[in-house]
Amino acid sequence: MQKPTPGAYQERFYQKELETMDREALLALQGGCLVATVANCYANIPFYRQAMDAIGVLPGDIKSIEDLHRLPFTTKQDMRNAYPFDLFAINVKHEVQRLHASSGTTGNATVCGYTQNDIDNWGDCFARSIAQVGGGSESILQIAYGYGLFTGGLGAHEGGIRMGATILPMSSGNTRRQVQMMKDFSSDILACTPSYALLIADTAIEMGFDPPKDFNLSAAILGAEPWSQGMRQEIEEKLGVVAVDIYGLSEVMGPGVSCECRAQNGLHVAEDHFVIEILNPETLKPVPDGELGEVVFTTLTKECSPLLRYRTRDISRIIPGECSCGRTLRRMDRVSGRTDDMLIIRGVNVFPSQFQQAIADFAEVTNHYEIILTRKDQLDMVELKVETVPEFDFDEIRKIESLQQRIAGELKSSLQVNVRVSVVEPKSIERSMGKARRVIDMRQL
Ligand code: DLL
Repeated sequence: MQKPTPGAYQERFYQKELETMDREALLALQGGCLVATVANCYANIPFYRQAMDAIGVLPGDIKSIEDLHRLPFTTKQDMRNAYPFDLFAINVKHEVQRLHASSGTTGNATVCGYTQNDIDNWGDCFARSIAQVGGGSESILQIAYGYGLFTGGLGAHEGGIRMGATILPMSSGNTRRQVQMMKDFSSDILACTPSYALLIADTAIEMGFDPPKDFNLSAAILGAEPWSQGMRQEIEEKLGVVAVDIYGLSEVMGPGVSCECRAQNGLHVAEDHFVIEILNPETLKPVPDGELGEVVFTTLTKECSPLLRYRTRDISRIIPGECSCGRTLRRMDRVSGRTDDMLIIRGVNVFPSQFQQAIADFAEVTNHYEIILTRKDQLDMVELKVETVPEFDFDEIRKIESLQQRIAGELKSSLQVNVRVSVVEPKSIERSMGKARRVIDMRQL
């Protein structure tokens, strides 16, 4: 499918004045909102009052965005300790419209509340993404993110409402029905995780469709998990769409904290709602634009669950320079890992996404893989299971062994880790309808 080149289509904006604001005006807007947020946190959330008192900073000390660095950090553990409502600035019984929570697999869940204004702002952030892929009130938005406490489904839903689009609230699952309705209802924008987009594409093909020809889809708004350029290309080709990345986290809001435009070169941060900092995770000092570090957000407009300097543990960087789309909101790079994702294998630090990068050039294998960690005689053992393309011939043992050796060789030279590689037949790795689970760590079992 031929991708539109910048300029070949009419760039659409949802809130053009805010999205193309000049930098000074934006910094002034951020400063005013920061002062109000800090006052709200200090007056209404004992955790922040204590944290600020402990470092001797009073709300009156925060006068502009320049003073941001004086504020205390918030961590995921702080949010867990505050379970369920201790970080709320307002009484849950009166003005809180909705609650969301992230999974609490390793401790208490983190819970966030939203007033009606919070929800409207969230919808506006997601609606920008719809406009960024060329959508508008005429769009039919098929939402295949899960609905529920997870913010994906309802976040996209609010975006559709604010845009005035037609919403098809499928949630995740029921994939064949999902495909059939996509065809029958002429959905033109799909919103789901990238892993689920691939499963939808493969299911459609299995059902005998040729999505680029048979479907009306033009774009996919995908996020909630890291995905490689190779995966993007596969989704774009199979579905015949422009696939853009959307980022967010439930603690900060949900999807729409930042999103890519069609230039597909970084995600514009909704800087009128959030201040982004990229810090060295060890020293907690800012790194220069262009350098990788931990992403830290301060919310500027949230009423119920404001956050000061929330350490996301996600790794990204600011992309310097201007974007061809005309937006002045700064761009963060795609998130390829988290500081707590890092695997330490026999003392070597590696991120799961590096495995994906290392196999990207092997035409015989696909983007479906799993990393399995075990421990034998006190030593870490790593296995990479990766599915081949359907044409790969499993009858020839020599071919299988040679492919496994070549991939293991590449992993050794690029990651300095010895990996046992097993190529497996198509569809032998479980598919995900939400966030894919790439790493199975059995070392502690
Ligand atoms: O995943 C919110 C979301 C829903 C974002 C739908 C985009 C689309 P949580 O479940 O709280 O919220 O998980 C947040 O997921 O800290 C990142 O590590 C990861 N993540 C989210 N979006 C992306 C992305 C939602 N586009 C955590 N690329 C975040 C890479 C992402 N990782």
